[in-house]
Amino acid sequence: MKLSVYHTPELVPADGLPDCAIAVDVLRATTTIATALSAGAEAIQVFADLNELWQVSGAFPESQRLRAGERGGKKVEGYDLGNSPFDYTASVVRGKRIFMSTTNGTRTLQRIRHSPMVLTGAMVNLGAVVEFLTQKQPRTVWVVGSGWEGSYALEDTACAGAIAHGLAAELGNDEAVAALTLYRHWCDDLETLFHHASHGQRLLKLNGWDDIAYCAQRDVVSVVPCQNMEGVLTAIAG
Ligand code: 3SL
Repeated sequence: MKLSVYHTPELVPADGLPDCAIAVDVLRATTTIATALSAGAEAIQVFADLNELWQVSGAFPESQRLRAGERGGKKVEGYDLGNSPFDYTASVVRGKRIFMSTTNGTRTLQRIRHSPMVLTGAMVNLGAVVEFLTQKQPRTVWVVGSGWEGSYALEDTACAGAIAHGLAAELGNDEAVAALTLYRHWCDDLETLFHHASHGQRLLKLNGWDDIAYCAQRDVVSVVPCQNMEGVLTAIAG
């Protein structure tokens, strides 16, 4: 297995696809996606564009859907849910399809959607993702961080490094070496690392202390979100 890391969706090579592409947006989209599926959501359908989300979800039965919209860290007005993992409890999401658009994470998923296998990864489901890859043994894996509007995000690189740390994989680019080194340096205090990160700072200003603490935990969720049709993620139980 050869694992390469890309810090943002914009840095993903224009040609060629890996056997498996993993979207990472630790703060907070991919943490929330894993949490929602673990809480019993039927599926998460992702959109880069809010208008498209509204249109497509409008054709879905109202009693079976929730609309989740986040921009700039805040819930979009008129939507049922924002992007805090604490919003996605079993009593709210069980059996529901969640139509989701976030600032960066859902854009990453859109960028990698044509890969034959598309997963999402976060710290909360790290062990499940590593176990899944160990079983499936894709020859090439891209871990794609979401960053923030095209720029680098520390927490996504740390998660990419955590995935590399758990696998006996060849490192495919310098970014993968850097990610592994970052994770190994901070693995005992991820929450502090996330507080240093620029998006961590942004969330702290929005009172996101508890969200960051949750997102910094490893292995509290055992599902692997996996794309089963374009843009639609369902849970593979770990
Ligand atoms: O950028 C994203 O996709 C979000 O995860 C950002 S936030 O954590 O909801 O602010």
